[in-house]
Amino acid sequence: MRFVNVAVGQLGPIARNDTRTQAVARLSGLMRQARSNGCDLIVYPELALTTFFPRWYIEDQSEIDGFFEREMPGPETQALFDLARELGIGFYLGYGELSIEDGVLHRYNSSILVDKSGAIVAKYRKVHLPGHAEHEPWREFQHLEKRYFEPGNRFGVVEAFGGLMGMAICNDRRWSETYRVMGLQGVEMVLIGYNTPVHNPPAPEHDDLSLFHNELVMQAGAYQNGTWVVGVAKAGIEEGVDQIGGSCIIAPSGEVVAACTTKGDEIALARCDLDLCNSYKRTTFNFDIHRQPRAYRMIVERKGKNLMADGTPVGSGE
Ligand code: CDV
Repeated sequence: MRFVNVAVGQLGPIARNDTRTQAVARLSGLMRQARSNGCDLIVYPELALTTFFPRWYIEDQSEIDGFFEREMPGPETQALFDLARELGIGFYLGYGELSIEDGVLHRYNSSILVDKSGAIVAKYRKVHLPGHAEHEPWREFQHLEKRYFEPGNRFGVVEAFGGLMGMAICNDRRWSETYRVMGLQGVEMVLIGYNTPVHNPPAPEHDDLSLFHNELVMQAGAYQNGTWVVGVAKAGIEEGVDQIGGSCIIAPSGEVVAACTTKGDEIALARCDLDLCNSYKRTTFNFDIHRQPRAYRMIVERKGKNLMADGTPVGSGE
């Protein structure tokens, strides 16, 4: 048995004017609770240091950049790393990443995995950016992730906490490819932070199903890949927008083994045996024996029904 004691570190709303220092104080409070309950790892939501700013069309680039971190740890987040090292607990943290690569500025919706010594052991950049790139005033609120972020381009796994850990962010959890690419690398625990409004402006008929869909996709991802999945919300009414809670820990069987019950700052805990993945990975979902990649070529060749992966129309190259 290889146990990892995991805490969901769900947050309630963060207001637009709240400071990083206020957010870090809340995250630290949850971290202390998690450690005093014997946890090795606490998982925080997507964009856990600020309000979910893509809900606004903002023209002033310096205001937008105010929601991003230029360094990690930075002056306000160092305290969280120091506390993790002092307590001996790791964490997953979602944040807006502003980085300069080869002299070019990039903005990503990112997460990091930090070990018990306070060292960053992995970084992930959100691949599936939902929403839209232009201002759409008809919406009750905006979802401008396609405007403010560039997409990441890989799902990796890393050896940490005695197992193989992977990361994803919010909308990624709805895509089977997310889990499968990590499943093919033997992932044993997938950590996912999210901000999910109850109301989906382009499809209000889905609103009543938003919590159901949250569990559906994470339970399927866990079972079909024989992995633990930890999903963590920033929940509650944030700047007038109601966001789902539903933070939970899912076993490789697909069963929910721990869950939050509020939409505020709350921890939920589970003692996760990574060896519970084995029977799924060795039998029903033994990929090396049972997968048929030749039948799946379209998965990487096509973007959808009409477009090839490179964006040209299906059939145009024949
Ligand atoms: N932050 C997100 O990625 N939210 C999306 C909403 C827009 C549907 C989600 O998949 O939950």
